[in-house]
Amino acid sequence: MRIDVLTLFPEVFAPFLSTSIVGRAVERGLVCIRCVNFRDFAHDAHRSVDDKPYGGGPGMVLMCPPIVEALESLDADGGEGSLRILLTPQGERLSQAMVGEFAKLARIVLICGHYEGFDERIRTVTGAREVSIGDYVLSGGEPAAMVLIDAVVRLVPGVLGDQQSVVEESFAAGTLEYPQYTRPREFRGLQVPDVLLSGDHGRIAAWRREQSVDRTRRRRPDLLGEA
Ligand code: 4GM
Repeated sequence: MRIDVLTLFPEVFAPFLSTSIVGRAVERGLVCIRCVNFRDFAHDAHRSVDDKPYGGGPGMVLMCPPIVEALESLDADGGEGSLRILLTPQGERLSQAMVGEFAKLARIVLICGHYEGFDERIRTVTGAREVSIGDYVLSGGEPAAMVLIDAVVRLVPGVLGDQQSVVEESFAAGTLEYPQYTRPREFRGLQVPDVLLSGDHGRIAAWRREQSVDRTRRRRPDLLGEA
């Protein structure tokens, strides 16, 4: 899978792209992630990417030409037909189901906005799908792009081992993960539940299912409603 990221701050992606699961996926060639600084597509000597809003008002607005021309340069580089995703608080809320759809695609482009917003014509011209990671405002789309990349990359075939995919299925099935324990058996007076030490795989599976459903009912009843 190939992911291109349009951003004014490519340097903030560097440690993220070389660490942990995403870093290993990149290293193993399972995903190729490139950052494009759309300031490189600015037209003036100051390399401007934003300007004052027509009609007045506070702040600056990202202008069309740098972002649109950066996208066109990707098209020319074999990216034609890529799904374009604009990270914005006005977008459709990112879900595990959506992440699963994105992970099936050969190539996606993520567009990170900044400042007070962007010229409305960027929406029209790019045809981008607008996605939000939640109901809060960030100073830039970069953290949202990293959230999306992380969630997508772990679903790319070969990135995770078998045991991790169980966690995925659990959420996709509409329930939260059951409680887990590891050594030591007792920690500050707190014991590991006996059933997990019983060696009875049937009872353990039943206990986990029950914990999973219980926990979902208490914390996220909305998920059970959907399932
Ligand atoms: C306005 C337009 C995404 C602001 C485009 C981006 C929150 C989210 C920005 C933009 C963002 C979110 C930058 N804030 N909730 N700020 O996913 O990219």
